[in-house]
Amino acid sequence: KKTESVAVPSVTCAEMQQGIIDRLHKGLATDKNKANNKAWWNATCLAVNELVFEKLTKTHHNHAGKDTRAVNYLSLEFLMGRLLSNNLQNLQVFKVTEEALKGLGKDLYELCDEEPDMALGNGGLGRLAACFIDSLATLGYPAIGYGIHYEHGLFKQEFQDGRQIERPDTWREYGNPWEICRPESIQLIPLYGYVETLYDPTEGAKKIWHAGQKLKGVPWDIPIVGYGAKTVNILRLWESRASEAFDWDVFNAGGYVDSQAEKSRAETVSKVLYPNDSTDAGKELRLIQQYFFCACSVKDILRRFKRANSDWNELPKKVAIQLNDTHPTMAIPELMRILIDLEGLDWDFAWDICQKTFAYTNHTLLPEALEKWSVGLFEKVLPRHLEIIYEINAQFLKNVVEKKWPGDDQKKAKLSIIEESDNRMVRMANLCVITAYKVNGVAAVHSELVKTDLFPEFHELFPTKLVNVTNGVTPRRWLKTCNPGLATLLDETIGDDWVLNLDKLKGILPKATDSKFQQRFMDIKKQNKVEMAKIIKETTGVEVSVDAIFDVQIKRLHEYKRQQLNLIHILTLYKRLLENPDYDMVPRVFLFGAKAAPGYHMAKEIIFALNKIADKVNNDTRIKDKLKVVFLPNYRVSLAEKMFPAADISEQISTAGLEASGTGNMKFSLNGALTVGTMDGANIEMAEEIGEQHMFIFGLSVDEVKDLKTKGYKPYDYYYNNPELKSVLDWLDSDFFTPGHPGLLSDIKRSLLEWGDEYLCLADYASYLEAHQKIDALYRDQAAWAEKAILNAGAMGKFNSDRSIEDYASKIWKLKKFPIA
Ligand code: 26V
Repeated sequence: KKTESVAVPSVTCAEMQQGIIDRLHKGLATDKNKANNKAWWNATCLAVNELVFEKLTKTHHNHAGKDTRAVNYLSLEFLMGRLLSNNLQNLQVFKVTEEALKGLGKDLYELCDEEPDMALGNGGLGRLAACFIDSLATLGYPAIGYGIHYEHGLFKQEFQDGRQIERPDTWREYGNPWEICRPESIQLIPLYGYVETLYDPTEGAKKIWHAGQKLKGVPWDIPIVGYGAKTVNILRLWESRASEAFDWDVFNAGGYVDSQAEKSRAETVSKVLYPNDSTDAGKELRLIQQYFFCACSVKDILRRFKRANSDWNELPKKVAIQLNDTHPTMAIPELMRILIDLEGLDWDFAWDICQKTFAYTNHTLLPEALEKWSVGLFEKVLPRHLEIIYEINAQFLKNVVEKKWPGDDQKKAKLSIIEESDNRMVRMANLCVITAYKVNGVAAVHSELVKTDLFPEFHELFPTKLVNVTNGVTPRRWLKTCNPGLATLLDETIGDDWVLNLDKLKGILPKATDSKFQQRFMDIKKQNKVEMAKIIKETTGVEVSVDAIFDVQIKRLHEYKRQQLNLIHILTLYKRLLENPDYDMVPRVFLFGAKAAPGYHMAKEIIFALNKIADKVNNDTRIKDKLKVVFLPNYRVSLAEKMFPAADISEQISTAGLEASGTGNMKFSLNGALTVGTMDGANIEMAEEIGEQHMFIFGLSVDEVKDLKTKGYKPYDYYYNNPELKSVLDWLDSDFFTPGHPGLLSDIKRSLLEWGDEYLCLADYASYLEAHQKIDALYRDQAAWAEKAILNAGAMGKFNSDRSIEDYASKIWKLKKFPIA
């Protein structure tokens, strides 16, 4: 049954040793006696680069030489995490490098831990982009990821007295071995200024944008190594600088100091990743950041196109542009502007090209996350783009909406790109849906809700435009690299090609009841828990037993994700234990990892409350270690890689209808955790694949949530009708968790009662408790538990990001593979 390994290491152990030693000497001017671990890590990266660059050049020549159609994935976020272990795996030289370093007295895993995460993203959306570029390269698709070279990625999280403190992330303070600066591809980006209209008797009005300022965009390329290393694509990240022209004027006028101020203003644009993943209303710098990024990327795309083409009709045939949410929407008016004002195309031709080039992915239904920009701000920063948007809008309302619904002004008001209010706003999602040839949601239920609730009128106007592409995750990072124990068991059981064809995981399903296989599966889980327990001890000082159920919720902190529901469940158990020290429960360790947007009050209160509860619970000897609560600080990709493999329970408990997909849910299941979850996002499709009976599904469905909201949801009813719930919520008003300071946790109670419990925690509380009772019961039967865990992992084939990318390629991009021999 076992298929032969596809892995053919392209280097020997001795060569790898020589490569690393060479880089220590010739690259870093040190040697093996002086070098610290950071230097060893750096030298190893540089040695790996020598393998990568060759393939990079080869891929580039092949794609450029054939002028092949490519996808350009535009995203303000790429949450890459660490690259060394991943690149070694994808190059299939992990083992040989491990051996090589061992011979030099170094431990590869320790060196990997030296690498700072590339945290250029907030959460799901940014990590999805990172999985997608891995899959694109692995499958051999011509693709470029475009993003921003932030100086500071997502903030580093620390806790002070249980409260979140944000510190700047300095991922490339001492350089980054993976990136290549490409000064030959610099772009100049105009901003501000005014628009002049010239009248030409034959050609009519011609618009000239006189910019008030110009930024320089400097590209940094990160090679993206596909598994098997046949294709190496690039992620191109733009950094903003002051343009020389501007600097020198001020400098020559004797204003050296002023020119430094100008420099620092320009550098601000790519200085920091915006850390909110729901609202950032109207920040001028954010708009400039988005435009800077789009303008650099569009110009770069057109530069490559023009190298091989002179007919603009070819553009949509050679170029697909995918907009990752509305953040890169400015690429649309920017392409229109270039085609019309600079290339001299007429409006209809340019518009036709745009409509055939752009596709848009929607990642959220939350109204507060739908981007809008005030017309006034737009006019100041991008006056020409506003004119273009007005014209797109006017034509859409006249040619499309008026034709379909003659005289219906309400429809026009709803579909217009411009929201008419006291402060007129540009609605970016409307611009995307009007322009894009395809719009997709990220899981089946989400895509249906996009049609029925978010854009029903657009769906009537364009019945084939809205489609679904269910998210996925890369099994290279999220199984092979992060869980070597389980990966080896799979290799031995079903052969090692599951890495490229995750459907092969089905091969373990017949083993689910095989007690020897169960034992090995559970031993691996146990070992991963041992390693997690060490990390917990080191970072928080808390000791946890690996015989307890590791119950894990890791994701951004958001009320709709309902960490507060998990919190009230923990309080319920704690109370039961205090009231009855013999209360019979399998010991549990509740693990959390989450960053809150710095300005999101309730999210920060929930972090604080969990930390305070943890303090109390972990030091309460009365409960005999049956309960532990640990909030690990600074949740990030590299920590996630250690937590997924160690989890028994995966918490996916969003209010139904609000989590577009989720991708952590897939990573847990792939690593053999069981899900307690609502029928939301991709959980629904996971239940289809796994079988609902092998998950702990609870709570209201999307329709039940809607019904309850329409008939009027009354959280107090649940409070007064459930004494246990009441006592738990009342507990939050005491000073039990914050001695001497009653009321510090009261906002949580208020949000669930007085403020209306928008996310229906109390409505789902009873059913959530029941689900956890079932978890407790099942865990007592280790064989039954192991069986379910195996059935979960074995059913994850669909949730491979390779499958997502094949869906995009066939349904949206019409993209062909271009395998490199
Ligand atoms: C919104 C904003 C608003 C302005 C400030 C910066 C910013 C950054 C990100 C966002 C969008 C957040 C949307 C998001 O991350 N959605 C998540 O996408 C995942 C991948 O499709 C999906 O699995 C999650 O369910 C969904 O919440």
